[in-house]
Amino acid sequence: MSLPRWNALPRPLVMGVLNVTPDSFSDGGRFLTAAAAVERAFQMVGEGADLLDVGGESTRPGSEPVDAAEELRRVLPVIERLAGRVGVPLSIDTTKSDVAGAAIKAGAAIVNDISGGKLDPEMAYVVAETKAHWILGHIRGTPRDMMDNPVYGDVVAEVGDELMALAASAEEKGVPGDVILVDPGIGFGKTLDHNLSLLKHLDELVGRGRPVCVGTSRKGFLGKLLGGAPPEDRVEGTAATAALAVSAGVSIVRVHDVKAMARVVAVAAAVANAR
Ligand code: PMM
Repeated sequence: MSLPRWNALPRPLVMGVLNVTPDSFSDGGRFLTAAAAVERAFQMVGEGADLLDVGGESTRPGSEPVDAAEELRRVLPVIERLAGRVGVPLSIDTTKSDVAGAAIKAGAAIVNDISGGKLDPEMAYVVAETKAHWILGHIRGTPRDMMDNPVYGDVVAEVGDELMALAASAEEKGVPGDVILVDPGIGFGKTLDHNLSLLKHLDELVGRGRPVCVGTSRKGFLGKLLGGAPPEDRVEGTAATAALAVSAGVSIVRVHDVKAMARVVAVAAAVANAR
């Protein structure tokens, strides 16, 4: 499965979220969960997903970590069934180098690491060795403690500086520059105002020259702006932010509602590409 050249995309790519956690599909046993995940994966590709992001650990604020063995038990059966069959590249959403390495061996091609390599110092070497592509996300702390009083002076500048430093460090460890993307980590240790500033000034992050991935899909800040709407009722909020992200020049939008967001991206990109 050949991977995109990130600096030559005709339009931003839609990454479909495939969370394989016990609470993400409402059935019991592992086989049923894997089978449901595989079915959902094919459905998302039919709806316009250009990439699929497979994750086995919840990164919700306050969530408890799971160990690498459990994460692999969740994601490997799904990656093995999808790799080479589903028609789009797979990414593995993990902060653990062991999980990333095994997932790549099973057929994933992109490592999506919300900690930008900070939670596992071995990650850069695994990415370099396996020639995977790498999405470096921004977080301060860990998913468990990230919302304990996040403080920034200038959130846009600081997140941008930290991401550029992570990308430079990845290159020093042998990861080629043209396979690195950065992600401002919306919701990862940020208040509502931080998230809104990052989204308003996304063009500044794009302007730093690295391809940008952004994930706003169904996130808590949208619920706050929409009178407490639950996650499955945040699709218009997700759409608003996806359109703005396309206008700012991002390369990937990571979303749950693929059918709707593929349409949003198609229209927003047509406008962004107009003369
Ligand atoms: N958000 C979540 C998980 N993985 N990966 C990237 N690159 N960017 C994100 O914003 C991101 C991510 C958390 O969202 P979920 O629990 O709805 O998957």
